[in-house]
Amino acid sequence: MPAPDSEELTLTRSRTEQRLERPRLWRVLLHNDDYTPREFVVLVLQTVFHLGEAEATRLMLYVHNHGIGVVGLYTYAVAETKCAEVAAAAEKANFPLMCTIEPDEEGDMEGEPN
Ligand code: TYC
Repeated sequence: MPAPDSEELTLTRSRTEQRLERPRLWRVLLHNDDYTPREFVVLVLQTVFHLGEAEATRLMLYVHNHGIGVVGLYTYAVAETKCAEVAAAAEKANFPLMCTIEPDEEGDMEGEPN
């Protein structure tokens, strides 16, 4: 078999690097509002994000007091799905509870293990 030329080597290396890169993570953000009952928010955090009751209550109160809070970091597809689940539960119960996602930019500093 002939030796691979330099272009082939470059392609092979960059593919390997891509394969070894960690997937970019997305933050799921929960937003406060004046109408969604606290117990409903806690229940959603427990069922959609699998938080224990104490952690779900702590996070609900954080969002209630600060306006917004990070529920967790996930790959894009998982973050999107969790937000859709929150939206579906809120819509079904007729509450304006809102959840959004944003890239976790600080989380992928070059050379930093995370
Ligand atoms: N502010 C709401 C209330 O007082 C509770 C609440 C907390 C709503 C967190 C949304 O993401 C939220 N009933």
